[in-house]
Amino acid sequence: MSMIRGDDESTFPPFRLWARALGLAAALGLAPLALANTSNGYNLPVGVTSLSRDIYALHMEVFWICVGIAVVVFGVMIYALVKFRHSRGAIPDTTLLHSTQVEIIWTVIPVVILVVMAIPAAKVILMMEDTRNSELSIRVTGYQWKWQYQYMDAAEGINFFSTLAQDSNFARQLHSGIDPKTVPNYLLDVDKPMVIPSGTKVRLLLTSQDVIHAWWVPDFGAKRSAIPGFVNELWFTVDPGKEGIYRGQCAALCGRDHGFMPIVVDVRTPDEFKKWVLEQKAAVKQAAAASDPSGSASRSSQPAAGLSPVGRPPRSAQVLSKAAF
Ligand SMILES: [Cu+2]
Repeated sequence: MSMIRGDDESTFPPFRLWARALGLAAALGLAPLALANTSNGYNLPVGVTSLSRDIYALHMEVFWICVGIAVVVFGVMIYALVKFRHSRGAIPDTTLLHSTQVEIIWTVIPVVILVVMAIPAAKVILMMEDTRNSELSIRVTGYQWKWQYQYMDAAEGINFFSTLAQDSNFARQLHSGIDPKTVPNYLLDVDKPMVIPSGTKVRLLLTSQDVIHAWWVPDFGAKRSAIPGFVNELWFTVDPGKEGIYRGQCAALCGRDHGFMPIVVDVRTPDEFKKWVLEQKAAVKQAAAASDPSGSASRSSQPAAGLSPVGRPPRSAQVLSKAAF
């Protein structure tokens, strides 16, 4: 035999196939364990909220219906192509032309399939819109190119901007000389993440101060536009036990630095969240006292130390953003 097999076994096709299969299995099975993000890279993330699970279930239901349709349609087509091919002397059957019976069948069957898909889809959409009985509301305002989080309810008074983390910001500058691969969570990290409690129905009130942005965290099954002059609502409840860091991005092309306004949500247990709220409120109080020793300033209208006034992006962030070009 003249066939030469290389010394390296990885060049042997079956081995390569096995290696690929194992790689795929590892990606499907182990990736969700290694990352807070529950996406395996091949499908939607199942997510960590009841809503994200329902969206995933709906997605899979529709997917398998599509697979079934594809198998039946392509199966019949391939069977017909092979069985009734011209070379075997097949003669076209013209009796089905303008057959009312066939036209009714090919209209009714797709309508039934659409209704079967529409019922669960409508249920999930109605649930997504149901923001009643929320326990914590946060006003989210999009800016070119950062997010502002203003807490309400029990966390009233907490108000801060969330901007791209400094190491990512430095690395992204033209001729920075920094290899982005060396920056952890490059372009997916912020200076101050949104902090929320697990097991709590959180409602976001989304708006924008300039152009249309979109707040999107895949693991929450949450994505909605932030539009100037409108307030959109969004809700999610992160499952207890799923505390951790979850990342997202602005999902509406909002201008030059659209790719540089990530979203990070730090999910904590209700007790840890309460502790965080007390800390933040103490910082707000301290900042108010420092800026107005007479004590006449309104406590809730003052942002925490180091934060910018409500409604105005921090000047330093504007300068930094311009410096990129
Ligand atoms: Cu944006």
